[in-house]
Parts: sequence; structure tokens; C-alpha cells
Amino acid sequence: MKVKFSAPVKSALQRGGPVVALESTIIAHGMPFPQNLEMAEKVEALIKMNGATPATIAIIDGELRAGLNFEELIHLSQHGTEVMKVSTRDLPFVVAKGMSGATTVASTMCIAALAGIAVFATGGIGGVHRGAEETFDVSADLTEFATSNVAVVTAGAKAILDLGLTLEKLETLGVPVVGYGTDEFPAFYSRKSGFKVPMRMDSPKEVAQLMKAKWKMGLQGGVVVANPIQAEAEIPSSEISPVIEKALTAAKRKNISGKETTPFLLKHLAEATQGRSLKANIALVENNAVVAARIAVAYSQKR
Ligand code: PSU
Ligand code: MN
Repeated sequence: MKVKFSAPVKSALQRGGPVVALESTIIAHGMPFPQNLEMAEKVEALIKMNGATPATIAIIDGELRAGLNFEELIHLSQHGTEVMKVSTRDLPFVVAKGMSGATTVASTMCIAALAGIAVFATGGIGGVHRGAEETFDVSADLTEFATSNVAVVTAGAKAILDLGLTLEKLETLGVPVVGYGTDEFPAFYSRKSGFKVPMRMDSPKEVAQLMKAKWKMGLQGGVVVANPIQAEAEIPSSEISPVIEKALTAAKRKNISGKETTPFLLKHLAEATQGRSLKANIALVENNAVVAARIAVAYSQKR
């Protein structure tokens, strides 16, 4: 199956230039309108300012797409509930039916790998949900890291998850988790989680070298680049933790499960914090976009 490119993405890939993939679930299901649209545009602008070409990924009328125009971004941002949240398992269904959908980290990695895009910026990857020993709710984002050769810049994993179990699972899958300028795995809204990262790097060039080393030796799969939220934008875990507890209780009471869980929790947190968690979420995505662009530039250089 071929990926359909926008003109700028196609020309960047043809000349071996730096490209950064972006997901679309964060637009359609992760944030409300109009903040989601503003975020999507700002992130693309930041990637360009840092020397790379942005490639927002989605499925439009059954086609795998990399690089969207403004009308397509508007459609995704305004029709959240009509646009399907598409994980890797949903890809064949949506394509076979000729439908449109917003891609998660997992399906974006899958399409980025097909398209030959090696770097991807998101907010926070999915992971092992709290209580997974009963629900078995482990994001398909983790399994995708075992197969798709893409480096994903993320503010750790979402704090609504069990971060310890998420790190264990990534180790089992053979996925390098690089602390970018940090020794600690970041917790999305907060810079610290109490969990150490297995390795640390401090420059785009080092990360690019790790990517090349991994794939040159034939090791399949992705790389987690864990980039903490900026200090001025963070919500310390002492403040956000009790709010997360309440959100989890509300999800349980309302019998929220499966793919609804993450969007429900993010929305609940944004309302409970009067938009503060949304502001932090936007700041950390922008921060990840800048780092991803710099890594893509370093990766596109010969040595
Ligand atoms: N990062 C954000 N907001 C989001 C997501 C990531 O800042 O909404 C999305 C990504 O698309 C990720 C998904 O893949 O949440 C995880 O969903 P689940 O837990 O259902 O796999
Ligand atoms: Mn899940």
C-alpha cells in the first residue's frame, strides 16, 4: 500500500531532507476545538522554523496520507466524534471501507515507517494503564515500537498511566528509552516521575547516531526520545496527581473502557484544571516538535 504525500513532503523525502511525522488523534480526540487547530498549525510552523518538513498523518477517504492541507486540518479538528480514532488494528478496516480517520501514535508510526519517515513528534505515548493486571489495557503504541523503525519524541508517557509498568514493557520489547537532557523518565505534565531512564543523551546528533546504529545492525523497531515539558509550563505531580485520581474514578464509574479511556481522561483533566492541563499539553507538544525537527536534521546529515 502506497502513502500519498503532499507536495512539500514528497520533495523533502526525494532529496533525503529532514521530515517530521505528526499524529492526528491528538487533533481529533486529544484536544478541544479551536485549541487543537491552533496547536496543529503552530507545531507545523515550529518544525519548519527548525529546518524540517512537517508531515501530519491521517487516513482520508481510505488513503494513507502524509502531509495535510489546511482544509483537512480543519476537518479533523472540528469533527472529532465523526472522525474515527484509528489504531494499527483499525487501519485495514478504514482503508477497505474508504473511510477517514485520525491516527494514534501506533498507526502513525506504522504509516511513517511505510513512508520512510524516521522521526515523529507527539505529546505523550500510550502505555500500560493503571489496573492493567485486570483490564489488560496496554496501548498498541507499545507493541508498535517493537516493529516500526521510527524515533518518537514524547514527554515521557501520559501521567494517567502506570509509568513503571510502561518502562518494563518497553524493555521487554527491546525499545531504547532515551532521556533527552534528563536522567528521569518525564511524566507528561510533570518533568519528574520518580523513574530513571535507562540511558541519557543531550544532543540531536547523539540521538541520530543511536538511530543509525540500531537500524544498521538490523534491530527492528522504534526509539523513545523522552523529552521533559519546559519547567515554566509543567504542573508538578503533587498538584496533578489528585486530579488524575479523580478522573480515573470518574472513568470507572461511567464504565469507560478501550479506546475511549485516553480521550475521556484528558478531557476530564482539562475541565477539572480549568484548562491548565490543556495548556501544559500544548506546550509539551510544541517542545517535542522542536526537538524532533532538530533530530530529523541531524539524522539527514551523512555523518
Ligand atoms: N498525546 C497527547 N494527546 C493524545 C495522544 C497522545 O498529548 O491524545 C493520543 C495518541 O494518539 C496516543 C493515544 O497514541 O493518545 C493513546 O491512546 P490509547 O491509550 O487508547 O492507545
Ligand atoms: Mn487502550
